[in-house]
Amino acid sequence: MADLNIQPPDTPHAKLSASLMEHGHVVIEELDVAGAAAAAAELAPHIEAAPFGTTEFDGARTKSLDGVLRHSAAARELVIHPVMMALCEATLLPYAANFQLNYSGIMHLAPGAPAQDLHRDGLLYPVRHPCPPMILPTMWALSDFTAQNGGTRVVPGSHLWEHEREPFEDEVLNTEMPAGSVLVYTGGTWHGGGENRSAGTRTGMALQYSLGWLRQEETQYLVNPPEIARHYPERLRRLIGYDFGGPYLGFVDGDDPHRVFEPGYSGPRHRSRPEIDAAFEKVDLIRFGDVTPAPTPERAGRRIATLQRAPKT
Ligand SMILES: O=C(O)CCC(=O)C(=O)O
Repeated sequence: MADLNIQPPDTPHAKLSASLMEHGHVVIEELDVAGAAAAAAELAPHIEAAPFGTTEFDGARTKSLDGVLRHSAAARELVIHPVMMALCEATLLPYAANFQLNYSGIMHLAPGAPAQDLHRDGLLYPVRHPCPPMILPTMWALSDFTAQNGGTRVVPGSHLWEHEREPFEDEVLNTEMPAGSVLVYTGGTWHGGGENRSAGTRTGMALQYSLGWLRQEETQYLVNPPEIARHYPERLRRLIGYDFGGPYLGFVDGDDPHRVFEPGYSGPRHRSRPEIDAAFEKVDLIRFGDVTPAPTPERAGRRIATLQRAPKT
């Protein structure tokens, strides 16, 4: 039986990303204990006021709170934690020139919360699995996660399974990790909230990232409009969508969307950034669908030049 793949916080980034892609998940133990405690304290009143779920999937004994960046400076720091940025670069940048925040939310299980149905987050998009990572979900433990209190259930290796295969119960592990640890998994990994059989609560903060050319699950720049986001660090503002998703992708008035934070700017406009252009050159072009390509005909003579990529500005 596979294990939970627990790694210490000082594990080299390359080892973490290799391990994540091999197992479909990795637990980084006590990565930021102080940051998680600060986020838990800042979010506590908002969790208290949040409603319980109204659907079977959301859970009648589970409180969900979306858009947590508005409420917690500590959560904003965890989103741009250097280890998370390194994992996003390693796993998402092969398939996109940029990555973005896809979702931020709290999943707070009260005693008696039943186990959530196992699922793949990547099924937001109509793509068959296995496929390259499109989403990189993370679950920060803001309280201790145990098998008893509903620590997230994961199915090791399931990111590589064929699309139709569903997990057997004995393939599922409960994530057990102390507060301040983080579970990182892929959009293809089967997982779900556990059953809370304890007398206490279990609080997790889901911070998910995705390829920059996908529609975000939670429209970050409406949840965090410019008058709020102007108080955030630039790295975070760009991550939530005030940036290009790739060359030409997401411009505003023909320019970098981040210019919204520079009122009065009257210099040249650019529909991309040099870093985005350079990253785009390295992206593996994805083939999806079942279309068989027509073979290139063997023939003499000069080839007609075809436009492969959008021209640079
Ligand atoms: O609460 C958890 O541990 C996981 C929640 C989850 O996967 C979801 O709500 O989609």
